[in-house]
Amino acid sequence: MGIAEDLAALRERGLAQLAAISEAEVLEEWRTRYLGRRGELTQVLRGLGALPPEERPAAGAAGNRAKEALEAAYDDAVERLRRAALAAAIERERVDVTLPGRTPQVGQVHPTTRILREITAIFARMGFDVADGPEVEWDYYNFEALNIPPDHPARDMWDTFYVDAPPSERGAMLLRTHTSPMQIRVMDRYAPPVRVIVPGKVYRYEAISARHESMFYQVEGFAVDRNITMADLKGTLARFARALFGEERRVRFRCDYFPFVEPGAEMAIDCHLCNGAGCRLCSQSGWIEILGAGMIHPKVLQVVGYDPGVYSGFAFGMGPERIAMLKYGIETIRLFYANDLRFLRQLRMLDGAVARADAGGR
Ligand code: 2NL
Repeated sequence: MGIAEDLAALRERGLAQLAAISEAEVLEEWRTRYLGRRGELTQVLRGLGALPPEERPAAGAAGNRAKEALEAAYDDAVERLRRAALAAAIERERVDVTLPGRTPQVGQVHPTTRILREITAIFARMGFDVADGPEVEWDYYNFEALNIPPDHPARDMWDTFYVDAPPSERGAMLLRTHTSPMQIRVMDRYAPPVRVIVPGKVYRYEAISARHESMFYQVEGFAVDRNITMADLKGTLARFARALFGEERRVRFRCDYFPFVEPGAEMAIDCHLCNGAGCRLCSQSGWIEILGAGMIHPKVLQVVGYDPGVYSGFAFGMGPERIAMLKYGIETIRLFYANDLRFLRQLRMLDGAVARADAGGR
């Protein structure tokens, strides 16, 4: 067979194979096989030297045409594969921009955190500092220094978790039942005047019910200076109640007993739901008790080295969950620490909608 026929056959076979190629690796194999330095075309053209001189120009020209045809077809195939790859990628990565977006889950500030922030902000505006301290305490700070000696009947007011640890010279180790021990620590450390609030966790050895948890929060506060009177107590706490529950609130103080104050009082606000007319929230009474307070007992001042003849102070304590329940319309304290996301996700409750135990309200 002559070179011309070889070239024609090679060209035809090459083009036919090329047309069937759809993968880049196969295309590269094809290129090596037909156009490579040791490819089939080179092989055929080598035979040119063996031709009689007069046949060489025509055969050479035919060789060039075959080479050009194969190269052009190769370039076309490269382009064809490139387009196919692009089209496949576009199809693969197709995005329906009309689909609704996936809403990211946004966390909610826990109602306890939220009310603690509100409460501390109000007292901060009135010049109170914020302190926190240990939840595991000594009997001395939790009871003794607060005028509650070991056999005092008022100890029954706080059912206490005792820690199984050796007692120190400050008595038994326990979980604080209120945040007052931190106030003792503050007074131990700083001379008057002092104005401090202490928000924090406290523990009570109690059966858990709709109204009771064994861990909850307390916010206590106190102010000590010369000439602090019951009027300062009433003014400060009325200001607080109105900042939190509305400037139109009325406040009511009645006698109450706490061993660490004398006199002791409880403060109520007129019901912010019915404006005092009587409703389910205020048990038809028109009033809602929101905190306990009093003038710090002289014995407590003495214990921390403050001269009760020179200094006086008021103190108060409240349960922030109870405040949050009243303000946000939450019906049971159980919801606070059950970690039920349906409850925690309810933003509406912060506007006073009622969050029920089954967290069914949407
Ligand atoms: C309540 C009542 C109260 C205090 C807390 C206090 C602290 C010191 C000295 C004197 Cl260091 N008093 N705290 C006083 C009266 C009432 O809390 O019902 N809490 C939820």
